[in-house]
Amino acid sequence: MTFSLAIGPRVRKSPFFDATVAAGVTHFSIYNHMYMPVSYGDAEAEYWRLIRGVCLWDVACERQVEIVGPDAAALAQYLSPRDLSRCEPGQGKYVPLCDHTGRLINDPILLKLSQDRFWFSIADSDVLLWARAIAAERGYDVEVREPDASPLAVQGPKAEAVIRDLFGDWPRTLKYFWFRETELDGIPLVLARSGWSKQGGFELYLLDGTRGTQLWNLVWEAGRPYDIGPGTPNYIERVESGLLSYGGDTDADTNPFEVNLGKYLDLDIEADFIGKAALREIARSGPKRRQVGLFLDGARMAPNKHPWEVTLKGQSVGKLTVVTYSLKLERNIAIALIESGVCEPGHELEVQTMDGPRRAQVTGLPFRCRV
Ligand code: THG
Repeated sequence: MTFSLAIGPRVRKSPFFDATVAAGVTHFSIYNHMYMPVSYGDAEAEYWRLIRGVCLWDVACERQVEIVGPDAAALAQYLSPRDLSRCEPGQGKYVPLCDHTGRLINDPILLKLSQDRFWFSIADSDVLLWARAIAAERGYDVEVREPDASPLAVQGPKAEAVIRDLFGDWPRTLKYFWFRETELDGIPLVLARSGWSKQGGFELYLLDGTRGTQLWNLVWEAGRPYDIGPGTPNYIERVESGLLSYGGDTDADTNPFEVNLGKYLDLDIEADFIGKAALREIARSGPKRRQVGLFLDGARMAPNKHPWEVTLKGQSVGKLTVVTYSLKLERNIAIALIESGVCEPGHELEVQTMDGPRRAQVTGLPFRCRV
């Protein structure tokens, strides 16, 4: 296979695009109509830098959908099956978004900037269109728009030291997903404790898209003593940690209970929200499929390019969505969406890989990988 993606104006560039090219990015994906760096060419080095050091990720493609105006809180709640009534300004929350049938349509982090201004920091689907249409149809007095806000993630156990050297001691007191508006050398930012890894870290939301290279370089210089390097949302670590990839681990019919997000729903609140009746019904009857971990026997496996069928005695029972060789567990691990009847740990299944069938055992998520 020899092809490459064309770079053109229809797909948008991140404010950090030039900096990532200078840092040696080798592969992009497309995410929220933007180029998203996914590799600098050495997956193992990038993994260990995340586990043991600190790395810098261009995640500007996690776009913000801003809701502002007198009805902003009401609309944010109507869009969210999670209780927002006690959410404070400066607080973030992980909020699965569902449609009226309970299907998962995104899994953003909600940031409450003030009583009448919210950001949904979204995964890869068009929440702007959804939120704008709901607002108009229901007559909410709000504006829904995409602000000039582009996250740059600093991830890994040494991220805290880099952020301390740049901002002082206060970021250390931020609780998970909480944030504060600040600046760095006059560059306006939101600084949050967050990021799509379980290795700890922060995200700097750049609020002036003309200053991406300047911000990247400032963090890079501060990170030098800690051997900072470039990275991307990490394929291996996220499978080990069981972090959901919306669109990667989900299909058009996935509901939040199937992918272990039920704990983020508050179905008994008084406020109405989209999908309330459908989600209550799924909660009552139980999801038909479950997301689980799998251990796969045999030689080290390369990442899959498409979902693979999971079978039991020749019958399909679901699909494997992502597989990787775990550098901590030193065996092949995968995430799969399978029928609830075979989801208990210990079940023996088969996976139909590109190179033929492999034996697999069901296990829980996240994988246990302390080192
Ligand atoms: N950064 C920003 N926005 C984003 C993402 C990001 N929006 C979309 C996508 N990524 C959101 N996905 C997740 C999923 C899980 C977590 C973070 C982003 C996460 N979960 C913790 C866990 O599972 O342990 C804690 C969740 C909790 O209990 O509240 O961190 O990367 N800006």
